Amino acid sequence: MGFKSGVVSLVGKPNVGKSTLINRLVGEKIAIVSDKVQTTRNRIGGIVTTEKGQVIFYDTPGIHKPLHRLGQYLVKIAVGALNGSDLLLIMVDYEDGIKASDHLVAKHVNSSKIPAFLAINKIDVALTKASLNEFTKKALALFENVEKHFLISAEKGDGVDELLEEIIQRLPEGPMLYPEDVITDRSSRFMAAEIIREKVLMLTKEEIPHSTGVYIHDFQDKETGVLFIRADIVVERQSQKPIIIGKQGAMIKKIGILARQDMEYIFDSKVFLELFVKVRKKWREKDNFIQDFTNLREDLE
Ligand SMILES: Nc1nc2c(ncn2[C@@H]2O[C@H](COP(=O)(O)OP(=O)(O)OP(=O)(O)O)[C@@H](O)[C@H]2O)c(=O)[nH]1
Ligand SMILES: [Mg+2]
Repeated sequence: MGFKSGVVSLVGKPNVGKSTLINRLVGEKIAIVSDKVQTTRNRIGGIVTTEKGQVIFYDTPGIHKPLHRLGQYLVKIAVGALNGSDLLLIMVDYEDGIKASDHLVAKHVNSSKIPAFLAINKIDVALTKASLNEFTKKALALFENVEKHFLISAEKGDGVDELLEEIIQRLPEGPMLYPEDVITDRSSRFMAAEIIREKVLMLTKEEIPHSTGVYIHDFQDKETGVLFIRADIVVERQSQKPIIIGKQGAMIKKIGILARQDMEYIFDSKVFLELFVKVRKKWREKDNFIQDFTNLREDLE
């Protein structure tokens, strides 16, 4: 057998664990994860290279019924990623059960006619084997093009090696498309914005996480060996600004410290991070703002 290569898009409703799985497959954190829905806003390539093959996995935003313009973009990106995939990896969430948005996912993947594998995630919370079997049956009934299904825990790693092995086997023979040390197709600038957003997602609640965008103004390697990053955290309403800033600046300071720590690890460099908070009314409804504050331009090209 020759070397295999191809594109595998990972699709599912929000919060099922798609980004968690991408990170585990790649072996490094390339996509941010949170316990809030609609964490991922872009198509993020994670590249896995083994002796047998190379897989370009695309993490995608969770497919859902959009409530605003940003939501429409997210679904468009996720559905758009289906085209051009050699294989789809559909993910469902055992813990959450089958919901209306899983039916929406099924509608899109069924009409794509692209062969698919199904990953049943979060089996670490399985109560009994019987309930897992019942869930598996229910999930399989939704999707028409599933060739194989896998019971996994993206978080704990159960079943993930086997899943990768089977995916590589299923891909066509082909050349290596990226050098073997490349693990993502996204820029460092993009990663920096995502890391900042992840800290906001982690430290805030209710509507704040969803109303936040990040815009990177400066991303420069100063000759001193320090990476200088200046970014805006953008919120939708004046009343949200003091929440991001916190009492005497405590919240923004915390976001900054945590983000800088992650950046120094990922970029392997000392980082100087400067954060500002801006208000852009209803930015999630406005095309230009959406593209700037979610780095969408690359996704829509
Ligand atoms: N118990 C358990 N939790 C998991 C597992 N995988 C992911 N999670 C949790 O599920 C939540 C959502 O994970 P994400 O990876 O951000 O989910 P996603 O599908 O990328 O979500 P969106 O980007 O919003 O579409 C996080 O709190 C994860 O820690 C798993 O195998 N078991
Ligand atoms: Mg995600």
